[in-house]
Amino acid sequence: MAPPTPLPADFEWGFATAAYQIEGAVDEDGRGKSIWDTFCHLEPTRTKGASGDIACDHYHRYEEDLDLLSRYGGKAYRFSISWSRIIPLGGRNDPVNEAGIAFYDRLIDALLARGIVPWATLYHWDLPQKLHDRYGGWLDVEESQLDFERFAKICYERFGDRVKNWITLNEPWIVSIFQDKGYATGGNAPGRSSINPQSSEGNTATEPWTVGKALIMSHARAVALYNKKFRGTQKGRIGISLNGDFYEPWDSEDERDKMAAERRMEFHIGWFANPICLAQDYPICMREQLGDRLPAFTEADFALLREAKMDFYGMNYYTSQFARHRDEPASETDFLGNLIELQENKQGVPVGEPSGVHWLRSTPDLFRKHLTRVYRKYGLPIYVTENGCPCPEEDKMTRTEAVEDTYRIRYFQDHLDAVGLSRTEDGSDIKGYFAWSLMDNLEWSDGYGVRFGVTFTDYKTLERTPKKSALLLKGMFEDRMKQSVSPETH
Ligand code: PSG
Repeated sequence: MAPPTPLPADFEWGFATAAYQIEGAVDEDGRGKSIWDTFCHLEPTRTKGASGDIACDHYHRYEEDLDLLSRYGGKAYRFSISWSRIIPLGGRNDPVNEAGIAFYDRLIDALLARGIVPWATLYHWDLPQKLHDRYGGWLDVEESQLDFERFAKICYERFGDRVKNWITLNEPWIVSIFQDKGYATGGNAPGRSSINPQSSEGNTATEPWTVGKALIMSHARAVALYNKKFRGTQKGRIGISLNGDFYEPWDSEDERDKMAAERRMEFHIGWFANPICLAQDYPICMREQLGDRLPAFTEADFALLREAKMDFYGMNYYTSQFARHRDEPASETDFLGNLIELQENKQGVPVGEPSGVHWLRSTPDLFRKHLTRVYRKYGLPIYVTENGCPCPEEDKMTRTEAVEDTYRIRYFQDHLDAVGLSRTEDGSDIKGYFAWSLMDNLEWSDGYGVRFGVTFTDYKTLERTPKKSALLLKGMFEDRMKQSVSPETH
């Protein structure tokens, strides 16, 4: 077997989680409701009956969880801050909840005491319900960006002495579209969609594009504020986490499929990365297909986007697919770029090995292509802020079976080698990696069945058990970092 591809000695690695997926304690210490509480409780059929009411009870067990993190050797921990714990009603004139601040103070101090570097995400999908009720949440581009900016300000003020790594938003594409099938498919909170029979509200033709602009401008405000008021004294870094797969043409000989693959990536990544990383307009192919339904940026918007220079591109990567063009004109509710997504190409070759969830196949070669494409297009240092998988059949396994997670171990090895190859062979500047996730947790609309953790969570007893991958990751990194060569010698 070939030796693993090296990583630099200062490569930052660790584990990631998100507040609603692990914390529980939804009524404690003055926390306000978020749109996910409402979605889970009002329409349990849309989340397989699951809610985050208890989740992993991390709110009470964070010390134990950070002990596991230490034991696994992680150098960094990416968590998210629940907006409605900090500002229960969410808005810029609403009161700050000191008990909510105190929880994240304890968490951050507990990380630092263990020598683990905190990485805080400001928004991982849990919009305060009150903002949705007041003005439609992200559907109001002007209001939502001012409220988000104030939430960000409180976090910088209260945590920025200790938190030096900030991620504004997690996966604005998912927030705008998915919210499986938000605002386009209605699969996630708040569940609005005009093409999902489970939803009676929403407009898939317009709402996702409005929400996208609200997220872009909210991000820009939070970064511009950091740059202007906090960077000088706090000396931290700030970025965003974008998801987005790599697409190959279904028929590699067909120009129309090649264009479809490129379009798919522009609709997925360029939608956000053009304005956010380059301070440019949306990709041309989006404007061509969507016309006026895509809200324009004003000169003032562009000025703000230029002020919002970030330090890194956070990449969440799980899988990839093939794209096949469509001959018919795009429908009003299409949000993919008028194409069909497939897991097999024209010759019937699968894109990768199936995992424990239908949408995810292991595609490390395309991960390398994706890393290299993103680095070349947007030119920022990359941190992989999420990468991971459930093992085949893991949802049906007992604890004893689930801890033998051979598929996940291979997945991590192959994806780390892709990071290494994109660095050494293609010259991409990739600085860190977070495995998703520290523990099994609420997998949103898939409920608790789909397990992405390196730690097994027993949802009856809340007992945690390390899976094999958790204990092997440290060695995987050490093997790669040990044999790293200094820049002069290669
Ligand atoms: C990302 C990509 C897809 C589905 C879900 C996500 N996809 O390609 O169909 S969500 C992302 C998220 C985290 C989830 C994790 C696993 O940031 O909270 O638990 O991935 O789905």
